[in-house]
Amino acid sequence: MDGFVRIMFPIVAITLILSVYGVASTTRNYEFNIQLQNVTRLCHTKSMVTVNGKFPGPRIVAREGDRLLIKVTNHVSNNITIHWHGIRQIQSGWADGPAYITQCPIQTGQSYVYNYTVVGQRGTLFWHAHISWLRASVYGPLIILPKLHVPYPFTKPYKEVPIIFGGYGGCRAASFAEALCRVHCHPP
Ligand SMILES: *[C@@H]1O[C@H](CO)[C@@H](O)[C@H](O)[C@H]1NC(C)=O
Ligand SMILES: *[C@@H]1O[C@H](CO)[C@@H](O)[C@H](O)[C@H]1NC(C)=O
Ligand SMILES: *[C@@H]1O[C@H](CO)[C@@H](O)[C@H](O)[C@H]1NC(C)=O
Ligand SMILES: [Cu+2]
Repeated sequence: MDGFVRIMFPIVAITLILSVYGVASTTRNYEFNIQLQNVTRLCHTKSMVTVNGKFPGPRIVAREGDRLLIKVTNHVSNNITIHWHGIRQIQSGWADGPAYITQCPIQTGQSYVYNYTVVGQRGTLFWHAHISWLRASVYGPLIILPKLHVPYPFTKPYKEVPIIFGGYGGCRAASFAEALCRVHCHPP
């Protein structure tokens, strides 16, 4: 009995510490429906390819160590892929997103599950379409918080507001895409 207690106590204690401090990571599921949406900005309304009808697209929030499962379903006539800009894909290269580099594009009526774990990084990144000119208008924030009860490496801010810069350019979209490409130098 004494031996049992000696073995069990540390195990129970470690389990308690793990659950209280939330070290155990979780899986977060998102659904991205690629669909057309009439969007009005700057007094102009136009039909745009969006994620879930939102422009900019929905935000993804995860904690370091979490697994993300993002199911992307394509309801438009364009081919599409989504790239998670700045995420280090460790043994999950198939989730990186560049069309014709790590995957064939998701065709009309098809879906693809991006499946990856956020390892060793935190901060605010963004995701964007990674095919042709769609990258110019299909994008949104990707926020990675520290693990639960792990503080920020700076004073906790009073409030956090993601700000994302993007184009709403119509015929300028292609040149915007080229400019974006120059900034982060991905293959097409
Ligand atoms: C966008 O507006 C046009 C013209 O009013 C309409 O025909 C179309 O159905 C609308 N599209 C969506 C996705 O609401
Ligand atoms: C969409 O992707 C498929 C498979 O790669 C390809 O055969 C087709 O030409 C693409 N369509 C367009 C419009 O690029
Ligand atoms: C996600 O990837 C992990 C690791 O490869 C695998 O075990 C898991 O089954 C995958 N989940 C889905 C829903 O594809
Ligand atoms: Cu990028």
